[in-house]
Amino acid sequence: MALVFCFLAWLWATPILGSLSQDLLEIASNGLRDSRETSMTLISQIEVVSSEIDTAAAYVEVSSHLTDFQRASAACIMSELIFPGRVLNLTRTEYKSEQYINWSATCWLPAACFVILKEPAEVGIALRIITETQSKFSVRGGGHNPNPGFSSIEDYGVLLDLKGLKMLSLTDNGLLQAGPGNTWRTMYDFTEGHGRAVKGARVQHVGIPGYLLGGGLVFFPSLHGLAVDSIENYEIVLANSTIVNANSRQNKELFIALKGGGANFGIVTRFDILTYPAIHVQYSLAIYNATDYANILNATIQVQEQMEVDPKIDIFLSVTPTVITVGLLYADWLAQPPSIFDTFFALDSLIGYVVELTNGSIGSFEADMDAAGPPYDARRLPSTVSTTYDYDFYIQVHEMFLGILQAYPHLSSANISYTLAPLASTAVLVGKDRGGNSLGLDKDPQTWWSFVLEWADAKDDTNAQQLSEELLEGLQSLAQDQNHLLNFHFMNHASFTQNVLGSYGTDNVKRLESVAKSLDPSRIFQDLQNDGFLLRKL
Ligand SMILES: Cc1cc2nc3c(=O)[nH]c(=O)nc-3n(C[C@H](O)[C@H](O)[C@H](O)COP(=O)(O)OP(=O)(O)OC[C@H]3O[C@@H](n4cnc5c(N)ncnc54)[C@H](O)[C@@H]3O)c2cc1C
Ligand SMILES: *[C@@H]1O[C@H](CO)[C@@H](O)[C@H](O)[C@H]1NC(C)=O
Ligand SMILES: *[C@@H]1O[C@H](CO)[C@@H](O)[C@H](O)[C@H]1NC(C)=O
Ligand SMILES: *[C@@H]1O[C@H](CO)[C@@H](O)[C@H](O)[C@H]1NC(C)=O
Ligand SMILES: *[C@@H]1O[C@H](CO)[C@@H](O)[C@H](O)[C@H]1NC(C)=O
Ligand SMILES: *[C@@H]1O[C@H](CO)[C@@H](O)[C@H](O)[C@H]1NC(C)=O
Ligand SMILES: *[C@@H]1O[C@H](CO)[C@@H](O)[C@H](O)[C@H]1NC(C)=O
Ligand SMILES: CC(=O)N[C@H]1CO[C@H](CO)[C@@H](O)[C@@H]1O
Repeated sequence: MALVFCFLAWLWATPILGSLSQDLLEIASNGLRDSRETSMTLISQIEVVSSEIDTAAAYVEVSSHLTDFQRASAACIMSELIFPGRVLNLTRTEYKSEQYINWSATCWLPAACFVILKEPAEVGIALRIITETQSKFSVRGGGHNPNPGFSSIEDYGVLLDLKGLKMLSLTDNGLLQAGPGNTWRTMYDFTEGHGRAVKGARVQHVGIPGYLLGGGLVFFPSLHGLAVDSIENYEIVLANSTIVNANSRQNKELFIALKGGGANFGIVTRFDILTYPAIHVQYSLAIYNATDYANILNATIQVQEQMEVDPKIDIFLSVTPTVITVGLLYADWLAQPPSIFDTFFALDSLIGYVVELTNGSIGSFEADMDAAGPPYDARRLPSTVSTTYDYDFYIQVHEMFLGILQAYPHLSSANISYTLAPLASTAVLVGKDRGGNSLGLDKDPQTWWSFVLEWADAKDDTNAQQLSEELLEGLQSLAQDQNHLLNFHFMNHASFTQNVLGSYGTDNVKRLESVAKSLDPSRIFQDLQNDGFLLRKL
């Protein structure tokens, strides 16, 4: 009798959990490590709403023929129950500013809702809701990828916004642990504030997760490789909401796959990155008249040659039909800049300095550049090619660029430019020495080109797209004809039309596919994720 009574009392006291709320509770208890207080709040919140969650789940389960809109809406409703106040739909005043975060206005898409996440366990919970509802979704870090639908989504899906995962700390042995909600500005401030250097983006507003998942082009790649070559560990939420670490000892295949493999394997909730003793950087940023392109490109080639022997040199060019902006950098505070830069300082076509010769750091250079030209709103489209370097080839690329632009007078209000970023062979070798990555880079000294189109009006989208493709094809066929073309397409500069993963080579592609297959057998990141440089597009 007493036993039966006890059993009834227990039944009475315990909410009857269906499988979804039970799963969510488990994810919350397994995944919370940051703060006891947050974990208790999350767990008790799930307990409070468990019957509503399970009712919603049962509804989704019996209604097998829901539309994408209905599935997204169910995911938003469930998310709002668990993250009250952090699910922004059209009824909320904050909705518009969430929508307009991305760098390119082509990505200002009206998601069914934006879910603001703050903890790894919350990412696990959000993903479990996605799998339960089979809702389409996108993941947004810094929102700087300009391809529409990658870190943005239309109203048929949910946007998981990671900007609240801002953890940032430096361990005693110099490992920087950073959540995906950080931008490179906060990374430089924090790290340099501790007298250390971190290798990251060349523009401070860029988010860390998308940048790092794409490989990460840094200043001075010859010193420590690309940004991914400094990553020691990834904390990642897999498709089944399990949180794992991937490093050279645990989940090693996943570790290598994440070094350039993009958004195919899970949602990264923390990057552990090596830092270095402070890097003294001497830099300048100058503007030249583009009519002098022959001399400017000649001087560039000479600096590139010197980069093969001096890993402390770096240079980049940003080229428009009217002006060429040249960044010259040296990883030391010299009394005089290296003599190989003299040609640039002496060119008659020098119009003036955006940033005068300065002794500083990577962080101060980016702040100085930003002060000269803060970001503005535009519709944007990038594309990229990598080649070996050669003076005649450079000249022909520039002339091809001018020629094609002349054929598009109606896009005259657009800003059309290309950047030229050299990578010495040392940069690739350093990456290999550090355990390798998934990018499949050639060992040749090389140049990473990227075209960027900026325009204002959506009615020019088709023309801009066409122009972009013509420039890309123009450069590729010139490079092909003259034997300068390399296979690699850099994800961070690529257009959605480009086969980025395919450019890594068949062995790398096979490895990426096998990791994705074993960690995401139900293909959540391939089939429910809206878009991206995904294996499904190979
Ligand atoms: C002004 C500017 C300067 C740039 N400079 C550089 C540069 O110097 N070097 C360079 O390499 N690149 C550079 N880039 C390119 C940049 O690295 C990419 O646009 C990158 O995607 C931006 O990262 P993000 O987090 O802001 O991107 P987002 O747009 O938020 O995300 C990009 C992709 O990654 C996915 N993603 C985001 N977070 C996660 C996560 N935590 N887990 C799994 N998937 C995730 C998204 O779904 C999306 O597919 C620059 C871009 C801009 C606009
Ligand atoms: C929007 O979210 C609010 C909660 O913030 C909710 O009450 C409302 O039903 C949602 N509206 C739609 C259309 O989903
Ligand atoms: C560049 O030089 C040409 C003459 O060679 C001149 O017409 C033009 O105005 C100059 N452009 C700039 C931006 O100074
Ligand atoms: C490039 O510049 C060097 C001197 O700086 C000069 O000797 C050489 O002739 C130039 N090459 C071309 C093709 O203009
Ligand atoms: C940079 O530092 C070096 C070494 O202290 C010094 O000789 C040089 O004048 C400095 N250059 C500038 C531009 O401040
Ligand atoms: C072109 O660039 C300038 C800044 O250099 C900017 O003010 C303008 O808005 C840009 N135009 C477009 C269409 O993006
Ligand atoms: C989640 O997926 C990983 C990778 O496939 C697997 O190792 C793990 O056992 C799964 N966890 C659960 C709880 O199913
Ligand atoms: C809300 C928000 O951050 N919007 C930004 C979108 O991007 C443009 C251009 O970089 C910024 O000016 C906006 O502030």
